[in-house]
Amino acid sequence: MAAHHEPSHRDARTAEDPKDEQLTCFRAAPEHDALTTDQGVRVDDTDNALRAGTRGPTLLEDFHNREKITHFDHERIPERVVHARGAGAYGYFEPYASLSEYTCADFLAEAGRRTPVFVRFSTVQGPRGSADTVRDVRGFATKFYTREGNYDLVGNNMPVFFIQDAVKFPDFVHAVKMEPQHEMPTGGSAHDTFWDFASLQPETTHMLMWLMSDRAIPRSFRMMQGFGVHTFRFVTADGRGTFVKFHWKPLLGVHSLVWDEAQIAAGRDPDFNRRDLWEAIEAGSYPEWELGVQLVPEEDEFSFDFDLLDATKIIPEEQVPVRPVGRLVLNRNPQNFFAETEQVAFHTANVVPGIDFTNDPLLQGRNFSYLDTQLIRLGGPNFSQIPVNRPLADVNHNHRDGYGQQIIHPGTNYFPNSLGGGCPAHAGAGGGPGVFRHYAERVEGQKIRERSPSFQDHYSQAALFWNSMAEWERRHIVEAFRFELGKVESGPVRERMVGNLTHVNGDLAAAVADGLGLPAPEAEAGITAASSPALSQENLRGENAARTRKLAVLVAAGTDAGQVASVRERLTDSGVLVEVLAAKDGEVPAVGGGTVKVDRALPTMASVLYDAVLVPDGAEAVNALAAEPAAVRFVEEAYRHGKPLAVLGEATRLLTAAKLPGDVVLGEAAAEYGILTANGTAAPGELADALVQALEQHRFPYRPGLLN
Ligand code: HDE
Repeated sequence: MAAHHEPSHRDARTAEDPKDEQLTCFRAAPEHDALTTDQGVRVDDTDNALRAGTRGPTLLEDFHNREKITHFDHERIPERVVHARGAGAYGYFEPYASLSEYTCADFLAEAGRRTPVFVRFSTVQGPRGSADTVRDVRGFATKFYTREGNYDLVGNNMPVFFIQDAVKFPDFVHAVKMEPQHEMPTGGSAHDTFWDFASLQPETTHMLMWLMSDRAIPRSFRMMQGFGVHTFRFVTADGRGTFVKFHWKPLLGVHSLVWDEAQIAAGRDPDFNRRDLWEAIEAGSYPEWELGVQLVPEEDEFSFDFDLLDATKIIPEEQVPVRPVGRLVLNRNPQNFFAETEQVAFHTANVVPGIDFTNDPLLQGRNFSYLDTQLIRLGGPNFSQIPVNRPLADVNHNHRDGYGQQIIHPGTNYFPNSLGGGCPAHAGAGGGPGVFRHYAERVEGQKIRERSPSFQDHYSQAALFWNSMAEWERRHIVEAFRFELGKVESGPVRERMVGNLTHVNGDLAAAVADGLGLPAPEAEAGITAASSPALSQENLRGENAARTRKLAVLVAAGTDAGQVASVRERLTDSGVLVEVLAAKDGEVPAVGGGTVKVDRALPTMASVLYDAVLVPDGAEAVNALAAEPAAVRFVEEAYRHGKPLAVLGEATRLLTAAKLPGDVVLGEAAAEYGILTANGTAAPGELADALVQALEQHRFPYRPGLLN
């Protein structure tokens, strides 16, 4: 049991991490193990309420019973109105070099200066208990506990958003969330109200392309990009501004599930992404991202064919390169989900000197919303005193009282004062290092409810995205549109949406229409042919991307133990996680003596929980597996989801038992499709290397007979 409470990687829990040290003061570590009441009074029995006679009524004077039940009755708080389901972890950020040429932000001022962070990943639509692998945007929110106060970069795994103005957010969220009459669907956007809204709101089109792409079903939080989305502003000590867009790039590359797999995983393991993050950190495989910035000098503000203030647009990387500035490492799991991951409160307006806003109307609205939402969610204005939210910087102000006040403030509570020695004192007009001063942007204009004409092109970048996709990525987008719109009951909504797609790409619109049984629409003329290779996952594979991937080895009595051992050793060296699966837990006897230890029983797992499958040689074992429906299905599913399959010697018979196309799996070109069929004489080393390479490729999207 102890292992559950004591994370195995205590090395990260050291005094070198000042946030961790701060949290230590809040961790409950009672001196004794005796049960007490809230008041510290020891309790004699917590299994039997106090009653009048063994068969009599329960007594009101049982204060322990009442306190226990009452506390339990109040355990829940409102879930986040969006991004309710999430998972978080602590870690650190460190810059590669000083960025002081562009910003006076202290945490970016020196190479290697470590700033503790807490990151929370999330889905948007579903409630707290929804499945991880739904088609949805993922949140990627980072709280930097800098020496000059907390900075929150509250981003997503997609670089644009559905709407341009925050005033539309309640409409958008009402439309995408479960429908009010029956609270369906749980997780995901495949329903009428979402597509009704989207089809009437052309500014959603670019984001819809991302949402229908594989980005919406990440293989792992560790394998997705993050984006600040808005254009922010860096500001130097002398008040010079530079526009900046933030990018997180995962070292393991950007990889996704396929839709059929995501749907199965939602049942087989609804905690798929959450578990993956937790286990990687527990195993010491700390996930890592590189922070990059796109910098645009103020004088270039109007040199783009879109508006920098429009959050439905990217700055193509080919136009403004992403400059790597530092790295983020997550190395510590929380100890209590509620206390830390549920109570963490992000806010776009938590900025530090050197980072400021722009007039992006979406950002401006967020700056209002996040503080407001915490007040209801966390029950009052003192949520920044909750341990996970506490800054490391000193806090000193005249804010007082309110629900849950934890601090005893002696002395005066107003400014100016003389009785308290004038404290706390503000920095005054001159500012100074470490003092936040708003960027002195010049503004003037009429009060007007109107958007700039520069916000009006809703299709060019949607087309840019489509043009940038590989053939298989386009196929997935078409299939996603067909699936989602296929779930829409309203004919006019379907038709209107297909109509919108004609402004993006004629082939796309025609293919979606075809899937819905609608006539092919007229394609719009003059759509851009521009593309941005940086947008395709084909170009975002990462380095050594086989690390932490999971390989299932299917065995039965009579398996080749030598093969299992040697492949396991080679793959483990490459960072692959190898698990041996058999019909039952325990051990299986190997051919020629000895045994192979089983890590998992087949009925508890599924191929969707692995990245690749290996079946070792051994006639008797292969016969047993071929007669085991769970094993046959395992191999078939892995094939249909495009995953690497290594079938050694006699094990090819399992492919036949799974009725896979023989000309593909046993043909000359099998290896090109990610099917490795080395016979017993091939060196296990070569096979292991080939498997690592196949894992690095992630999927074989041109394999015949895929379930996408
Ligand atoms: Fe959020 N968003 N959002 N959002 N958002 C919230 O704040 C909001 C937007 C994002 O792990 C809420 O604490 C408005 C864009 C993340 O705790 C709420 C608008 C982006 C998270 C809120 C947006 C995001 C939230 C709900 C339109 C990417 C989860 C609970 C202008 C750049 C943070 C909460 C976590 C959460 C408002 C749009 C990212 C209601 C009004 C664009 C990652 O305040």
